[in-house]
Amino acid sequence: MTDTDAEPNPANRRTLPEPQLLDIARRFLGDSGSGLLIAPLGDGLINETYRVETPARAFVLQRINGSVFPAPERIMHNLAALHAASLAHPQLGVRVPALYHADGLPFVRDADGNLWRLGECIEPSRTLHTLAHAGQAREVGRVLGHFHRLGAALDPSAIAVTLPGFHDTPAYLTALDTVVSGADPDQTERDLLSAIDARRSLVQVLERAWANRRTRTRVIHGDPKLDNLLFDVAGERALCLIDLDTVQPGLLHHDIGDCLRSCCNRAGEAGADSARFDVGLAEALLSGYAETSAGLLDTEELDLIAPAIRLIPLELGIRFLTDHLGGNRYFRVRYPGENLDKARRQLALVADIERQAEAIDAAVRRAFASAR
Ligand code: GN1
Ligand code: MG
Repeated sequence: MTDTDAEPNPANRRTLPEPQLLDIARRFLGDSGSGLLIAPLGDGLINETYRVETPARAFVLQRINGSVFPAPERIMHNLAALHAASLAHPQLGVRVPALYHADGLPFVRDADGNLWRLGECIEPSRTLHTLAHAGQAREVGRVLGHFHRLGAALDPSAIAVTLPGFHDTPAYLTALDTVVSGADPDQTERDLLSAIDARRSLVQVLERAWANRRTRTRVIHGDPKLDNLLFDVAGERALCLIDLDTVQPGLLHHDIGDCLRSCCNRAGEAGADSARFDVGLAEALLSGYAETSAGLLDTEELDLIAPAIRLIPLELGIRFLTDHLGGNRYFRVRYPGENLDKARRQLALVADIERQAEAIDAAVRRAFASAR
């Protein structure tokens, strides 16, 4: 059963009326802020995001969820470092949206202390709900590879940790165990808990590899799901990754696993269809990644890609189920059972990935054939 008495996730509601949102936007835009239009933007589960338009151009206004990000100023520090690196390495072609300042600062605090920022809106562009063909998947991989190359040009210690414990799969499992001990799960929830139980040994795979120095910490995006990739209007060329709040030190495998679990799931993250992992899309995505990341991963790290492809949807399934059992306090939900449905979907994806394990191993090998 879910804990319905819990505090709702503040991201579940729109926090300010329109006139106040417009006031915040005007503090960034000054005189150029007349005739503003504002509308909600995207399907983000954590922050609150709006598109703001002047007659001349568009911007992205965002409230950073302070109950998720303990020190939002660190995000601004990382974005500035990343933006500077993108200018210093133009050959990588990584676009980092510019941030606007208000009174000399790259953010505005509202009366409740919440932090708002205004960024460049990269246009013309669009997002895709699903990938239609391998060419698009290859494009996604290319953009992720370039992003990781840019990250490699930065010293991980110069990039602040914005979200402690993010992608710490063992810690997510411990959080689930804790919430389960105080819950009375029904049959559907118990089935998902059993599916997770059967995979406990997988949960440590990246932490163990890291401890044994088979991989190392680098600067990652943290959340390279399909929603966070901008394409050109034709939907053929991937332009850049957006939603850079989770850029912080991590493992490249977190990003690779997350990108594949999102882009190669034919059914998408929400909705009624059952999950299906498309190995052809995965191979195309990884080929694009191999091309532009050009040797970032050594042989031992390449061997961790297949485990990461299984791990990250398991991790997200654990996170959705934990939030469901804990009263939906973290992820924005549109209806009470949404986190449960999403957990079921991610765990079905893990099972489908396992069914195709051999084909996935072969696809990874082919994609990185020239890198070995
Ligand atoms: C959250 O906020 P959004 O929608 O970009 C989450 C990711 C999940 C994703 C699943 C900070 O991202 O880790 O993979 O939902 N971000 C955070 O859609 O927890
Ligand atoms: Mg995000």
